[in-house]
Amino acid sequence: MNKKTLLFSLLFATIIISCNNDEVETSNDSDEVSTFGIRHDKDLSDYENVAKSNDTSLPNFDAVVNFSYSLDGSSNEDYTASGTLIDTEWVLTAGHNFYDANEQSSPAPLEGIKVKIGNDPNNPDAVYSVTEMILHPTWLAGNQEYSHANDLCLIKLSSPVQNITPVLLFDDGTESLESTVWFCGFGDYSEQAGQDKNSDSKKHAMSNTLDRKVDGFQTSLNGTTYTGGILAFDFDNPNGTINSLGDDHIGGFEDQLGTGASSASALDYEGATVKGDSGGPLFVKDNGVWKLAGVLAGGVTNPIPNHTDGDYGDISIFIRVSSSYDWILSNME
Ligand SMILES: [Ca+2]
Ligand SMILES: [Ca+2]
Ligand SMILES: [Ca+2]
Repeated sequence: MNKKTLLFSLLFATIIISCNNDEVETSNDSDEVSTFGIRHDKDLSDYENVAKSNDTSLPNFDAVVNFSYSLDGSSNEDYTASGTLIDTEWVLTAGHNFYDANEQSSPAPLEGIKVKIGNDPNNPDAVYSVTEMILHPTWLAGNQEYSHANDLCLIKLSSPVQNITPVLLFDDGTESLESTVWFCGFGDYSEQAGQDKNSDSKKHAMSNTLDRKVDGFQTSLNGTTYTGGILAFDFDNPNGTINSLGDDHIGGFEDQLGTGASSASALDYEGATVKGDSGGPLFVKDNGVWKLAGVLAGGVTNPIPNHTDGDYGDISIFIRVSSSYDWILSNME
């Protein structure tokens, strides 16, 4: 109902951004330009268009689903999160979407969770309810730190999803550092200029360069030891002056990501991850085939000095699918 207003706002925002660019170039101060989640010289609609492009050279973004849910079992849909169809009736997502042991005495009740298919959760192609939630056992037991690399959750749908091909899982440890990767999710941009505050954000896809892969994080429960891993990338600014995984500043948890290089180049669709993207997929190419290699868990705190969340310098942390492949497969029955 607000389409005309929204379109006008987007055009208006474009004009403002263009003006900023001019100012930046003349003042030679472009590393001071701030943004939220996406390149300041692009619109969110550019990233939404990639997600719905059906470009066969890109990952299958159709398999990325939206969670709209409550934490108390009500139908209020207070929260948004993301996940990926890895089977016609199973979605892989992050455990913290449904169970934060610091905030909840138990995981979110299934009756308050809706799974929405399509690019626009305000007008979904289909909506499914949930019949089963399998949290990683040590996450469920309350071992909820990044350093456990166990922030995973399997969700079973009320019936199989039709007409969408589930993604393949990256099942070995051969993810190529410095390769181009894609992220996709439903992160919340509704408070940004040009967006409708009363609508859920649409599916968007952003690319990046894989900067880190780490393995060997462990948790144990009842005599069973689980091994986890992490993948990570940073959000570079277009003129290459903010390279948070390639600089000397160590943000919170950054030391756990190991050492390595990081390109200072921002890709055309370079982006960060924001609230609501949690649980969404990191796609990495495996011998020419895009596979689900990571599940968004969160970010590094203070990746650069005086950082604002979502701005250039953000570092996104993903639970590594190949490290937890056995657990995922054995629970999806
Ligand atoms: Ca980057
Ligand atoms: Ca970088
Ligand atoms: Ca750094």
